[in-house]
Amino acid sequence: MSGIQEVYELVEKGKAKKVAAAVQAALDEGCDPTAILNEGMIDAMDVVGNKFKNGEIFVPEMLIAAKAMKNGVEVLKPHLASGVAGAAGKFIMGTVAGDLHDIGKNLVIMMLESAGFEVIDLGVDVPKEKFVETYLENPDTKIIGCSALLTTTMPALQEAVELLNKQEFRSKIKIMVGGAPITQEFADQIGADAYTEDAASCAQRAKELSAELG
Ligand code: B1M
Repeated sequence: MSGIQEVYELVEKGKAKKVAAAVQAALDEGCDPTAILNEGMIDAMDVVGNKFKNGEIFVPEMLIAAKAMKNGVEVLKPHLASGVAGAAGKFIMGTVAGDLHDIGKNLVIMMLESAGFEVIDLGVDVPKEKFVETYLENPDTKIIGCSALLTTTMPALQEAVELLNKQEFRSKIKIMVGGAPITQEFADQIGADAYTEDAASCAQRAKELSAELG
């Protein structure tokens, strides 16, 4: 079995204790870190999500798969991250109110940090006011990013962006949104500056937006 396949199976089965060693073994075999992430872990989480949707597994199984993926990402982190911390500017990031999913957000943060951003991580279930308060405490922030993973928390994302859009400091920042149910159309509709599909494209676009702000 290839190293990536091993990682995939361990994440899908939620074998949290074994994943770190399997990721290390895949790296030692010479597997590309991005392929380990995408094909080994994110694809496995998609299978887990589909099994949940079909009623084959339940929340506890999703939770242990998430734990397994987190353990794997820890090993992968130094191999994906490389930038000079803070050089690209400050980025405030959080998962919106009512939403507890943080794996995608954490990957986005990892890629942002590797692109040189200093990221303030507000965590999950972040009330919309917290994004504003954090900006006011950190007025040198360039970008605020919001993640939403549930169709039921898309309204919370909308409310957060709408609140940010009303602020006096609005012209000094860019707002980025993302998460599996989010689309470019939705991002346009709620008045965000950018939507990106995954962590790597978020970091890429953030650099462009940061450069636009000067
Ligand atoms: Co949840 N869950 N979950 N879950 N869960 C999903 C999202 C779901 C699609 C599963 C399914 O049914 N197929 C489904 C949502 C359906 C819908 O909205 N229509 C779902 C559900 C229903 C739920 C609960 C309601 C279940 C219940 O209790 N009945 C519940 C809600 C809890 C809550 O938030 N209030 C729930 C709970 C959980 C756990 C806590 C058990 C666990 C999360 C643990 C954790 O995050 N610490 C969990 C998990 C693990 C999942 C799945 C299986 C995996 C999520 C994940 O980490 N994916 C998920 C199915 C799936 O995604 N395939 C599912 C991997 C991650 C790398 O991808 O987060 O999409 P993702 O991030 C990507 C991009 O979206 C993007 O970049 C990332 C990396 O490339 N991105 C951005 C994310 N944020 C971005 C921001 C940006 C730009 C890009 O700019 C700022």
